[in-house]
Amino acid sequence: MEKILVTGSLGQVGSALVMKLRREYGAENVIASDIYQPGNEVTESGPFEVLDVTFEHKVYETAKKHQVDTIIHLAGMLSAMAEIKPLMAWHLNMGGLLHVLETARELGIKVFAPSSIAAFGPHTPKEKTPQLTVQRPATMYGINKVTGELLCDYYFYKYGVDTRGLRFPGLVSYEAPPGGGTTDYAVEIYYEAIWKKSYTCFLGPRTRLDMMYMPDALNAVIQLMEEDSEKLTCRNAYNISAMSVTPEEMGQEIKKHIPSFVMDYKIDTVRQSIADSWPNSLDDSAARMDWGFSAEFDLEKMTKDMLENI
Ligand code: AKB
Repeated sequence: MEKILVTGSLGQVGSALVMKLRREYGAENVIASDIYQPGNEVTESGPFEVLDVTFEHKVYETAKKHQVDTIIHLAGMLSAMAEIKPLMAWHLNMGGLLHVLETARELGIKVFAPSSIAAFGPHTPKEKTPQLTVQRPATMYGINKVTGELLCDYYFYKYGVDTRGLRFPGLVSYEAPPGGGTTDYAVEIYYEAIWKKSYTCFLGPRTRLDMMYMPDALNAVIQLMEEDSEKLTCRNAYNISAMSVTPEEMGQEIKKHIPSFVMDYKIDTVRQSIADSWPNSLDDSAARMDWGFSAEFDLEKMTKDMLENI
């Protein structure tokens, strides 16, 4: 990667990734973009473009103007919000991706498109979910993710566009909050533990899901994008995982640092049913084998780091 356009730069992944890319590739070589422009470190520390990915010509013009060789496409709507606004989710998630892929085809650009544990569904094997298995998700977001994976494969095989992707677990970070996701509890819990010494969780205590700390997710994106194309046997998209945890286990880990921390539960039935349709843990052996993926943070290490940095 030499010149990179990041869409959705102000989101949870985008804001952390843009800053890391600017440190590693040079600020002027990382063009951040999003649908609005507040004044913050992402908009101030390097080039920034206001970009609504639902307009194809805007994606094309921005990529051409900056002569980028890579688009990291993070703009999109997450699972819980997509259940509230399914048509808008389709429009943004599928329209945005298609515009990025068409731009990439025309200008010879490499693409990163994130998938998710949401690409799996109730008929998927729940434990150590294989790389290649039944998907059939039950949510609009999941349907968008599976369709996106297939579309990226299609552009690779039909047009030779160098598409790559990861199936992200729930991501935990302290830089920017997530919004509209089912795994958002795993970020909220740390903030409320510090601010209020208590947290009311919207998922049940034993809801087991894969999670990952942001530094591991960012390293995975860069490692995958820098790997030789011939080594990638899966492309869209690789399972990756760092830990498989429940809200109860996360709460117990926080309690080791904040003994007065208490937790209770008020289940949100929409988000609970989304979480129940997702795997408990993913098998990430293909990512380990093909490009050496390995996560550094487990629950213990992540909790310590989150509590120190918030
Ligand atoms: C969400 O909860 O929607 C996301 C995801 C797992 O893709 N964090």
